[in-house]
Amino acid sequence: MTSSYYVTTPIYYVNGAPHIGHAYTSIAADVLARFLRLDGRDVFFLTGTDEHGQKVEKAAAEAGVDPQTFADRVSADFRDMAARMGVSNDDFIRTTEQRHRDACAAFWQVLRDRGDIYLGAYEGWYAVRDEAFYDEDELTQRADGTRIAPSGAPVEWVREPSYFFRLSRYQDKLLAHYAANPDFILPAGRRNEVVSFVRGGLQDLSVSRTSFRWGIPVPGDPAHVMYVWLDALLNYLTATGWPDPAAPRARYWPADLHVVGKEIVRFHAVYWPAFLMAAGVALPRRVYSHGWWTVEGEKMSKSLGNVIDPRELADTYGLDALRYFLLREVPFGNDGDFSRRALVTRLNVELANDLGNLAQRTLSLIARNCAGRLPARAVPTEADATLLDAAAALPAALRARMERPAFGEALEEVWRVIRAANAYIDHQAPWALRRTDPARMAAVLRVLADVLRVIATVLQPFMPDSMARMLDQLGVPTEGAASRSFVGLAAPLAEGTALPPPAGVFPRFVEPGA
Ligand code: ME8
Repeated sequence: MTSSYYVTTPIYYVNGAPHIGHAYTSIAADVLARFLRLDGRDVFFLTGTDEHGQKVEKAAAEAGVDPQTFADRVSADFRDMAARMGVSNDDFIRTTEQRHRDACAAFWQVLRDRGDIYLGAYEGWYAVRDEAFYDEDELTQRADGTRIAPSGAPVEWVREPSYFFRLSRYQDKLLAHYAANPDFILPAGRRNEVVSFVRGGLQDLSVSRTSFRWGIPVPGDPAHVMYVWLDALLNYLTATGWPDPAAPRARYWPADLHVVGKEIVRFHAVYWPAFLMAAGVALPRRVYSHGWWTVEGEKMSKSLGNVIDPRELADTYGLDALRYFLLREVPFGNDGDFSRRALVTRLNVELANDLGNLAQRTLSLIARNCAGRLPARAVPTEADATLLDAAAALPAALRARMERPAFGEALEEVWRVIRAANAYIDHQAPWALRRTDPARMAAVLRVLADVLRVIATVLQPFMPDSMARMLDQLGVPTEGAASRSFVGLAAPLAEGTALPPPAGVFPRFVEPGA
């Protein structure tokens, strides 16, 4: 296993404002990036914006501004969204940047030189909303005769000169790659869909357009702009400094994981590996396709007016509660429904009650009965050892879950220990031991403090701010020997460490006016 790890989000179209779906993908990738850093890996985490193509050109025209001005504005909004979601990306790429134009031109040249690009004419269906070409047999016809893509996007008939990529050459190679790398596309259900799509036969792909201007010009033939998906996918290479093998980030290629929504799997798991094979560039190790969120039972859409700005949710419920909810509510890969009520329930039950109260009870007993100083470790009883062992097993258990990644399962592992710790505190009743056996009370509180330290440490990637506060209250130093990372857990905290006064980390959410 390499120590470096490269994870990406899709680059988002700048045709409209960021919403909860974009936040979801970015938060998921962020949790993984933070987890791996905590585990000592050298992580490169990339996000950014996809700024060319007809769809953006159209949105800019509707807004009455030129595409670059429009892209600048919306891209800045996506950058702001990422920052407000606590997304710890190492770079933010924009496809209108010069570094990207250069990489695209270089890549095109390689495909040309290798004989995988030829000039022809495209005639067929195109959906601007998806920026995708569709075969006749993929479409459904409405009563009024208009045709609709499987995504629900309207299609239009396009007829124009076009360069083609010899995708048809790669059918067998792709199938061989999927077979040899069963985890290349996850989850498995999505892999099966891709495999049957590719088995169904691949036609050469139109990779340039001439009917509009907002794109990267084709080298040597500026009447054409590159197909926006070729341009967009290449962002993942651009950010590593490709084609310069001496670029500081060249070591990160191939990417370890592309996190994408299920609607763009075909681009990432068919076109993208075929382009890379054609160029003789190593393939990414995995494409993980997550499901789609609806909002309060409905598909998000501008016309329904139910598009949620994740920043508003973070302001209302707290960023960490939002991050936790999104990764806890549905298994990664499944569709889910976002509802405020479900979020509040998880916040109040799982965060405020299960975890917050456990910490609050432990820390206030230490504050009151141990003069606010961390008690010494004692020889563990069987009950102590069982709980301590369960906590100690968490880093490895999470590592196994995050490898896919399975965020919900990782959280369930942690909650198993939280529930065990709550059962332990109820059973041991340290508040009663205060009079009968103060030494045992101190030992029990120390076990709980140690268990809470592990819990807060492994939960940092999910809830960075609140877990930092919890670690502060537990007296875990911020400096020295990566004390808040997994390796830091090997060094016990010194007995007698003075703890700051306890303060609740997850206040219960009470509906305004309730
Ligand atoms: O497709 N539920 O950009 P995009 C969950 N530019 N995730 C959602 C979602 C929802 N309802 N809506 C959006 C593009 N997403 C291209 C990508 S990559 C080289 C180019 C998330 O702005 C999900 O990750 O339409 C989805 O794949 C992405 O946003 C699409 O963003």
